[in-house]
Amino acid sequence: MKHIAYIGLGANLGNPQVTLRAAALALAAFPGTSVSACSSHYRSAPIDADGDDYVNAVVQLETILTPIELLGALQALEQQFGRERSYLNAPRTLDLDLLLYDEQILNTVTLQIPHPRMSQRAFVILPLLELNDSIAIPNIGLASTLVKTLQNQRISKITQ
Ligand code: PH2
Ligand code: MG
Ligand code: MG
Repeated sequence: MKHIAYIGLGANLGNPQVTLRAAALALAAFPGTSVSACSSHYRSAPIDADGDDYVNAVVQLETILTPIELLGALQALEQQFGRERSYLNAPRTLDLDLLLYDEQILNTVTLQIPHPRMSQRAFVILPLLELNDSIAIPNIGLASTLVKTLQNQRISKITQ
């Protein structure tokens, strides 16, 4: 059975745009997984974090992996891209967050779906809406209704 998952990508160390493109290719190489859509890249001010501006994007996957298998594969990929976890929200070469998995809700110690902070982050909601403007976030509602609450966050689509 194929499932639809949305992954948030972020980076603010190294060359974030090159990293995000390489990461999308690497996601497509996960077992039983294809990348069915990729958002634009967005430049965004760090939220609850320090360092340079982030580049963020969202991709849609079709996958046979379970949420836990997907989380393991995402964390392994972060490691391959040289991710170091020195302190909470430290600048990172690559952050891969499992945002949504079908309409499932999951609350374990190691994995919460929907991603607990996604509805408060323009750098997740704007690229997500680019891929699916009628998407609903379980327990929250339509992502499109959140946009006006996020208007104070500095973010711009990268066009080139
Ligand atoms: N990720 C964080 C913390 N803050 N800010 C922006 N703009 N983009 C991010 O991806 C981001 C952040 C923790 O994962
Ligand atoms: Mg994150
Ligand atoms: Mg993360």
